[in-house]
Amino acid sequence: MAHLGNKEYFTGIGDIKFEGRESDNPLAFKFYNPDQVVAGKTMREHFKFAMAYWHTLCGTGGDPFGPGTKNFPWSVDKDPIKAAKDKADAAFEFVTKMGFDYYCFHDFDLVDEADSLAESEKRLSTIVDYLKEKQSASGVKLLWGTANCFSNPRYMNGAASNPNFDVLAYAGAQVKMALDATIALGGENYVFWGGREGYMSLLNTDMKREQDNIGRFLGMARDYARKQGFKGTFFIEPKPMEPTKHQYDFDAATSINSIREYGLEDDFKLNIEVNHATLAQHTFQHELQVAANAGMLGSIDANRGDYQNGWDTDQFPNNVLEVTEAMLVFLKSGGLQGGGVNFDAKTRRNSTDLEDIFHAHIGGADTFARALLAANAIIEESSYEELLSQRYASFQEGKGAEFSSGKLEFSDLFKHALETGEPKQISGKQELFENIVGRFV
Ligand code: XLS
Ligand code: NI
Ligand code: NI
Repeated sequence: MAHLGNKEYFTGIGDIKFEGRESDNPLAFKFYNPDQVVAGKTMREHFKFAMAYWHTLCGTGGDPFGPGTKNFPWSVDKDPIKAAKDKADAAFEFVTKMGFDYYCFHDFDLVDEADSLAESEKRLSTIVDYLKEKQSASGVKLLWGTANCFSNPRYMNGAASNPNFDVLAYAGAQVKMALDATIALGGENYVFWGGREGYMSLLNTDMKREQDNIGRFLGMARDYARKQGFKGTFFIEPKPMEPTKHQYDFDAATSINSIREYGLEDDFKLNIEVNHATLAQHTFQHELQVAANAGMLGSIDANRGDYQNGWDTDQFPNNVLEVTEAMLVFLKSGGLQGGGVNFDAKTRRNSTDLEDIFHAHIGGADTFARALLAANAIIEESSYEELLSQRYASFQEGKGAEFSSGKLEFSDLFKHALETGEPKQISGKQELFENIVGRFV
């Protein structure tokens, strides 16, 4: 495939192809076969894999104990516009070589923020024009855009939750520009991750006012975007903490409650991130199921945490068992509503070769593909579904069915219990369920 841009950044690496599990070519997919049909859709359609601009092109590996370690050849030019274009060239070369169809960004991943709002807007619109050309030349699309309202020191006390209205308004200006950019690029969705929307101490916090302000802010942003013709879905991305001690969009259940409380349920769904689920003491599959139950399973940020130290390490997914359980929820709930699978993950600080970025994404895509195949086989070839429905068989007939359809009064439960006496003990069969999954992983 022809690669756009003047310079090739990932030299020596060609298009990544599916070669099957017998291949020992490290730069090939072993399980992700984009055109393979599983449960009525191709893998490409199921996943809509996306590259995250921030980790892949901006994150050089700095941590609290030391600076970045990665020298990205697209981040050398002193002129911010030239540097942004180089970065865009590298982004599109990477996505195209991976054979992915999507990317995601924060506003100031695309180009460095300027000293004034007006100048930042100018920079953004210049780079958006450039990205438009790159999109139409390559066919790569924007899965979602978002605004970074958490890095700049002005947001140290929050953005839409800030106690100072001037900061809230500045965040509004930034979100407006990010929405404009997303719409101009035909973005399919728009994400709100409330990085600093929470508190460090409840002592100096009026929680009710902060949450009401966020609710109003989100409704205003939605109304603005709709007026500009945006047809996509808005996603809230839950996370319990980090950087704040407590983030308001703690987990899926909490976020769904806010969405409903502030009347946003017709336009908002959830973007579930693996590592955020585990930080909230949930499993990934739990968060997907909670979202699906509410009809709000919109999108996925794929990564994994460190299960020993609990940090939000944003590693690439490689836990096939975990993702298989997630893919069971995914397939049974009909997939993602509007979104896709964005690799919100970064290579380790000491993975300093450009090639490592390919290994990381190949491994992530293969993990999801393998898990999808396993989950589909569990559903289609095993007794799993039957065992599960048997557990609830008592609601299919007799009094149980009457209860389910709302035909019983509370006193009928008393009558039923008197007649049937002590219920018989029925095993939950957890180990059998686990073994069925194990057979296909
Ligand atoms: C941080 C979040 C962030 C969002 C986008 O933990 O995952 O990267 O996905 O702002
Ligand atoms: Ni995250
Ligand atoms: Ni994320």
